[in-house]
Amino acid sequence: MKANNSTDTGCPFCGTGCALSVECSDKGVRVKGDKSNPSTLGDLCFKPIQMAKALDANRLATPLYRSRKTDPFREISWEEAICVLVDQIKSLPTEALYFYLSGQLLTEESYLFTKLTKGYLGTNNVDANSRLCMASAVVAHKMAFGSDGAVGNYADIDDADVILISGSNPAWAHPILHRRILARKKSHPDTQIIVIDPIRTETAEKADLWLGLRSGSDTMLYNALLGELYRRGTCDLDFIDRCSEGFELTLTEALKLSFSDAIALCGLSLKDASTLVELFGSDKKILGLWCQGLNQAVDGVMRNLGFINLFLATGRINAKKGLPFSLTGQPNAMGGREVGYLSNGLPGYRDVRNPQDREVCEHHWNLSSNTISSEVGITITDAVEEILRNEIRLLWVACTNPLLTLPDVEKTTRALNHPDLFLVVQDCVLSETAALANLILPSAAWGEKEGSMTNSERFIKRVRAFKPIPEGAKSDMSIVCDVAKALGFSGFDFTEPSEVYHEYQMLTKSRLCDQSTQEYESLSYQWGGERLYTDEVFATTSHKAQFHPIVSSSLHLNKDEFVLITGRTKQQWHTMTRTGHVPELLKNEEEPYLLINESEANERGMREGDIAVLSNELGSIHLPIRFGTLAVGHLFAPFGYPQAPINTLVPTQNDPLSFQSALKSARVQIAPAKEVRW
Ligand SMILES: Nc1nc2c(c(=O)[nH]1)N[C@H]1C(S)=C(S)[C@@H](COP(=O)(O)OP(=O)(O)OC[C@H]3O[C@@H](n4cnc5c(=O)[nH]c(N)nc54)[C@H](O)[C@@H]3O)O[C@H]1N2
Ligand SMILES: Nc1nc2c(c(=O)[nH]1)N[C@H]1C(S)=C(S)[C@@H](COP(=O)(O)OP(=O)(O)OC[C@H]3O[C@@H](n4cnc5c(=O)[nH]c(N)nc54)[C@H](O)[C@@H]3O)O[C@H]1N2
Ligand code: SF4
Ligand SMILES: [Mo]
Repeated sequence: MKANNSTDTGCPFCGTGCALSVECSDKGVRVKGDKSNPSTLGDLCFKPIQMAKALDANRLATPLYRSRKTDPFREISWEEAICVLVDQIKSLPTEALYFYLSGQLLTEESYLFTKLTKGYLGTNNVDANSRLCMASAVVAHKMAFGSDGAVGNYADIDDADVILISGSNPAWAHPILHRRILARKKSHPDTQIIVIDPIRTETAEKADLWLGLRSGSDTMLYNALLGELYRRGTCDLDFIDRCSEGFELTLTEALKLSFSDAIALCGLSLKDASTLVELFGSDKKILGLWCQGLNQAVDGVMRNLGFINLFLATGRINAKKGLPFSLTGQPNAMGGREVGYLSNGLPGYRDVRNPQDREVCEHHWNLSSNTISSEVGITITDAVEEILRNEIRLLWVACTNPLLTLPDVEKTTRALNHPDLFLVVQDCVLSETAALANLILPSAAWGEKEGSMTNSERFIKRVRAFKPIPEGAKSDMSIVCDVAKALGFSGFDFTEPSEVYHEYQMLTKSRLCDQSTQEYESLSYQWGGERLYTDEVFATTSHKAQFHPIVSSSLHLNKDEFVLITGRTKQQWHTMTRTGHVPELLKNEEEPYLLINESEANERGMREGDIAVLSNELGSIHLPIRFGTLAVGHLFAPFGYPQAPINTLVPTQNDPLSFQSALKSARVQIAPAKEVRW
């Protein structure tokens, strides 16, 4: 804490990762931007400012336990809670244990979970909510560049000629980046902002051009653009030859359809698509931003790669001509990926399948050889199936609320309620998932714990406490260490997060995400420098970037069928467990809603405010109607509202390479509700 009673920390919400300065006084907690931070330059949005009013709302204050899900909870001491959990872990074979983590945990916390599970317990059955969020981007980065890690830099916004945003609504989801984009436009009105999204979002409204493509046709669009760039002789053949592999096969696939046919299948105009071809064919600096519209799809990896191909094909992987820059969703999903919290990862962007990687970690953790399993763990949606098959018997959930955020709520509910599953939930409030638990471990929350986080542009900063942990709760770090020690493991004698970071940071030495020489106390560091791969040496074995052929797809809707896109609201955070207690953040977002084109609603006899019923083979959901502008045949509804859990209608369909679920393309029917259920 600084002398003037202000604490420098980081925002707990989106992956923009704004650096904040928090002042505590008799008047309460006041959140401001930290102007000294080079990444976010002192800017911040209303979410952390408003959240400061509700930090203590609805907090859990003691561990709760019940041996059977049908019993009421009983308050227990921490000693008993840890004993119960340790007994459960010891009583089960390792294959029956599963751990589900979060991109909202701090780096030190995710590292400790990784060390405990993959190292000491010898299981890779660990996954994080990044599986629902960034997994496709992770796989695509590895395939194209040889390693995970976003390529770009926020400062690339400040001198871009074109900012091309696909499948991302930063006006709502990354507001400070959006503000920076609009500032660039204001100071240089020639800057072109172009948005590719089936919905005319606030980002699209504030852009120069909106391409309202049909859901699922991204691969078709990117292939069409690549083919046309080649036909017009505007690919950078010199760069392709010097720095990449795989272009020919990729091009063959791209040239399969005529430009005009492909663009028509995407539901776009030839004029708008030609504008993109001309821009990519010019020398302009193009910054490509994307997020869940590309990641959360059955072909999520291919969408990512198709987008990246356009930048590689035109030599855009540098400060001058621009680059592709994947936006990260959660505040520390980048940190979680760096410590290897997904089911195949190990710290320092290592992989459980690689013998040297396992050996380095075993050595660092003082474990004997072959302790770490070489088998990739199962991912979270498969874990749900394994619970239903009675194969997984203990699930420890930390800092995520899967009941509302995994696909197929009915299936998830059945799994979490399974009588043979011992469900442990580590949360600061009684989430919908915690309500189904056997054991609830009350955690500290933002403002009460210390550690570090990495934001979307690879910038690491410290997160500091500015208020005490409420009595009865414990920091996530202490919980993991206490359980590990009670299991008899020796490597968890940490008292301070700095000790954990010091241990972890040595595992990044000589890796792409090297942060091994950084001082913890003043941690403020962008690993990899401003941009990755500007020396044109990629992290692949051949050191060349890789093109990957993309199979084009487009959308076929059956009669009376709509595509239901799901996503965020502007003011709320996911399942609203914390932001839902702030009246200012609930304003206009008190209720979930269904966004539909006015004409398509009218055709079905519905007006704004009417209740519509959405249904498919999985169930039905009632929602009040709002009018918007979307590609024909598309609907939008926000996820996270417990009173209308939209994932009830979202089937478990995963990308075959990333196992990320297609959360943006459920097929539904819509009708006016017979009875008003609102
Ligand atoms: N206010 C707020 N901000 C947040 C969050 C929050 O909960 N609330 N969550 C954070 C997290 S974890 C994440 S991951 C990010 C997500 O940030 P975003 O990805 O920007 O947000 P989403 O609403 O999930 O979806 C983005 C857009 O993808 C579009 N889309 C859907 N299908 C397609 C398609 O087939 N092709 C294309 N090109 N686009 C498509 C949708 O119409 C939508 O506008 O937001 C972060 N920021
Ligand atoms: N239909 C649909 N579903 C989606 C998405 C979508 O676009 N559409 N997006 C997906 C994406 S991108 C994401 S990231 C996920 C997000 O999904 P979740 O992670 O499941 O949602 P959150 O509400 O962020 O859950 C975080 C939980 O952690 C708790 N918590 C907060 N701080 C702390 C802390 O310091 N310690 C501990 N232990 N707990 C804490 C909160 O109270 C809350 O219960 O949803 C996914 N699901
Ligand atoms: S833009 Fe994101 S990181 Fe920045 S203050 Fe807003 S929610 Fe926090
Ligand atoms: Mo996310």
